[in-house]
Amino acid sequence: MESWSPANVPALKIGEPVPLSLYDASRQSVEPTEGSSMYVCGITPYDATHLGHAATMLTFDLVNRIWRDNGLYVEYVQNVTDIDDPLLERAQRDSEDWVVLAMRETALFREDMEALRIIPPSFYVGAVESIPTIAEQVAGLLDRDIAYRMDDGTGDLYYDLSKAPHFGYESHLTRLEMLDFFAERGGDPGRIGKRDELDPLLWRGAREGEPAWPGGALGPGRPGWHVECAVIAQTLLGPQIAVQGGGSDLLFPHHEMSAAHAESLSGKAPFARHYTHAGMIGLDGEKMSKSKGNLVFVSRLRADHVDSMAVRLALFADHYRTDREWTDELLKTAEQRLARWREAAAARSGPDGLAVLAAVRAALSRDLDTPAALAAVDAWADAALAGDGTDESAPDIVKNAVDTLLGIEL
Ligand code: 5CA
Ligand code: ZN
Repeated sequence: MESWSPANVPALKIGEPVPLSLYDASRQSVEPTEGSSMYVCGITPYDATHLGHAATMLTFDLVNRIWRDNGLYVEYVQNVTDIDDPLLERAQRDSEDWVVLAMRETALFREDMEALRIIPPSFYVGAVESIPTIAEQVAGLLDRDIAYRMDDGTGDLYYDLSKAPHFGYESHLTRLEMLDFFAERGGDPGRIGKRDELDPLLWRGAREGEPAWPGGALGPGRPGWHVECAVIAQTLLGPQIAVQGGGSDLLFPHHEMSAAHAESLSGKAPFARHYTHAGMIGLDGEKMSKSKGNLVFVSRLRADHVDSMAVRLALFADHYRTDREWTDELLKTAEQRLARWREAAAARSGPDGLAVLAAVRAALSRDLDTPAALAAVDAWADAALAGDGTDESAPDIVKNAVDTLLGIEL
């Protein structure tokens, strides 16, 4: 499906880029990234983009920017879960055509991404357009008895987790924790007839009143959620990728199951070298989520003429892995910081610009330490505005560094 318009990311061409290290959930440590292919789990388009989605997309936008700064060719794929239960439920609730709902919210997401200056993925892929490939891949698992069909006439197919030798390596959860998250996040541990309570759905047989597609050997139906991401990622990026990204709500079951599916399909492990998760953005003490309805939309802020660059700065004020709250105060502080940076970037001179560039690169390459990167620019801006420093090239260097590395246009 169509992606969004590219952001302008000028190459810096000065100083030394720093290779990126990132936290990997599977090794539970910060490790250097290997390669530059990335799959990020995108939206289920049944409501508008909120600041939680934006924070996750911004996190991986930084990964993209640092890799590019290092001269790497980035292959980036993001999906749209444009068919799944939550979408159908919302459409039904609002008496709307689910296709129209998905198209409208996806279009709004693209606009929001552009406004936030997020570099578009090389491939932006819908679940629906991927159904033939997914069905073919699931049929392969069925042939190998890694998938099995329920014998209750539904045509539903499940994945046999006992055939996944590395299962559990990504999330490191106990079975009890897995069962809790599985029930909470779209799984069906209580379904009678499964070989294991945790076995995830690969293919849902056609039901009266639900959309269905031809599945060849599988029969008509629609794909399960985890296999959607495994197949889209592998089709476009190959059997093994550098980074699998998303919010921390996807640590389990989504990324664990996707990894298991991908590894069964390709015979190669690990599926991703890094499993990296952005913390949850909350509002009023709870995770911002469509199902809870406690949302601040990016489009609402745009309509209120909030500068998107201040939204970026607000979400970068704390480290990406910390769960954090969106508050008016956070936005106000970011607006003040943005104004101060703009004023300093317009000054005639300031302290050493190359030192700021080096500090920002060093901070971001250390597991995206945005607070340290922001602090380095703050210190420079304070000094420049106090009239310290005689480096006349500094304002431009800092302006370009902030633009290219943090995506913030001053
Ligand atoms: N379509 C699936 C992924 S395949 C999905 O989780 N969709 S979503 O619309 O619920 O979320 C889109 C992306 O935003 C995911 O990476 C998710 O982990 C992330 N996300 C959702 N809510 C939040 C939040 N409150 N804070 C941070 N990230 C979030
Ligand atoms: Zn996904």
